[in-house]
Amino acid sequence: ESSLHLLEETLESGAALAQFEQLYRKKPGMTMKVARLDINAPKNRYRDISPYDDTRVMIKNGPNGDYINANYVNMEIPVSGILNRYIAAQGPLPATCVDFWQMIWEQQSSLVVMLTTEVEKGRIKCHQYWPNLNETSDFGDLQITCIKEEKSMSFAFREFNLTHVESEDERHISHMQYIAWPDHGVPDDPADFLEFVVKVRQKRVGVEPSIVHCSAGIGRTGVLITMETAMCLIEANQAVHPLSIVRQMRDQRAMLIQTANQYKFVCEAIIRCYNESIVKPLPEYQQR
Ligand code: PTR
Ligand code: PTR
Repeated sequence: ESSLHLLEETLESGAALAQFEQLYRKKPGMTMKVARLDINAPKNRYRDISPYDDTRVMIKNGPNGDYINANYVNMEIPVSGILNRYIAAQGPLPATCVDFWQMIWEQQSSLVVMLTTEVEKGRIKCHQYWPNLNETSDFGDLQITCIKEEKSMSFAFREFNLTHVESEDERHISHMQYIAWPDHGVPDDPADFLEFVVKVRQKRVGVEPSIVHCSAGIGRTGVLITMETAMCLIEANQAVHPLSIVRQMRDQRAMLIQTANQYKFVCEAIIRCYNESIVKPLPEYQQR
């Protein structure tokens, strides 16, 4: 609670945003060499957005080498023993869809969170890497079928079956897309955003990493991971310091949360989440 009062104060005075602006966007000493190899250049959607070498996700059995523009981002919640594992990734390009599905398969992810639309203001932001409802497409060794799709004004929820053609192994994944959120911007409605993050948390099962992507995989992806982490901290009755969350994220993928406005938005959402008791300290942690 005290940490939230502090947050309210520093937001009001402008100090919170100044601190955010001063934080490094890329952790000193981290390299991004593999991303910049000539053979990997066409696999990057943006020339200026690369994954760290140390924390990049490596594809083991793909047809196109081990490189994909994605990093592991692990967020630890003190006291609770919870470790939320994410893979923060760029939106697939036509040439990287096979790699993307192969990554989902190898990492045994069961949840993909998408925070962009395919086209924004006439510009392509992400390739539609999935088949339409009741259709099946092949991606390398995997066959993907869309078995369910529900759309609202702000969200699209889909379910896919994945079949590994050779072994005939089958898996199921959920796909949760946030539609009403342009890049470099903030969601149109903070209440919608909080509802979405609560839904994401309900869908998260097991310890395997959830895939989170937008277009570049930094701005909106960072906002979502920050919000979910803050919700877990509130539940564990731990102090919420958004700036240290951002630092922890940026130590694993550069530039997460892109603009001061996105940072302000998520700080306000954290305060709202607390004040409106959208999540509450869980009884097992309340005594601390
Ligand atoms: N070079 C691009 C730009 O600055 O526009 C990279 C970029 C694109 C950065 C989108 C962030 C973007 O937003 P998001 O990570 O939310 O997709
Ligand atoms: N319970 C204190 C608080 O509410 O602020 C304890 C605390 C202080 C917890 C600092 C963590 C802190 O670390 P950091 O600022 O690096 O997140």
